[in-house]
Amino acid sequence: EKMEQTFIMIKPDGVQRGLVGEIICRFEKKGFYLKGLKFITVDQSFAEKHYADLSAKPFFAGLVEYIISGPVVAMIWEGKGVVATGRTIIGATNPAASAPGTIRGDFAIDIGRNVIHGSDSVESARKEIALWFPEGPVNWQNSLHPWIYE
Ligand code: DAT
Ligand code: MG
Repeated sequence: EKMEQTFIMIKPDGVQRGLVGEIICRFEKKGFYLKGLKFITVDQSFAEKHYADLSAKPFFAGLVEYIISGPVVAMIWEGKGVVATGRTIIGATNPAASAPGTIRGDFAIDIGRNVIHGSDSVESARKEIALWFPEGPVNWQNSLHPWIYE
């Protein structure tokens, strides 16, 4: 099977609202493998780097302010199709349009408080993992692997 990695971040509102366990649980139970995890507060220049592609948007300053407003949980998750499936688990960008059963559909109301980030492509996952985890992923193999993959 072709394994991929994605970058997932629980934003400051997700941390404040006590959603860390619930969110990790959804990725874990699906069968994805946790390959990196850190609980950190980032500064403005780091947040601007993470969201560099959106620097021309009118909401950019507010977005950066929100991301640096408290600690976040940064994670690497691995699995077949984890980039696209991770986005499906997260739900649409605007929680008003996120389906029930998705993280944003279940736990968020406003687009500027949408609880979680997930990479939108294999290429942006690679860039985001390099930015947030310069030390690289944790190297381990889940012993349940043959029970999850055929
Ligand atoms: P996503 O987080 O679903 O990948 P994105 O990359 O387009 O969405 O934007 C990053 C974040 O910026 C998003 O989670 C919330 C915020 N955002 C996006 N579009 C917005 C808008 N029109 N108004 C306010 N905030 C917005
Ligand atoms: Mg995005």
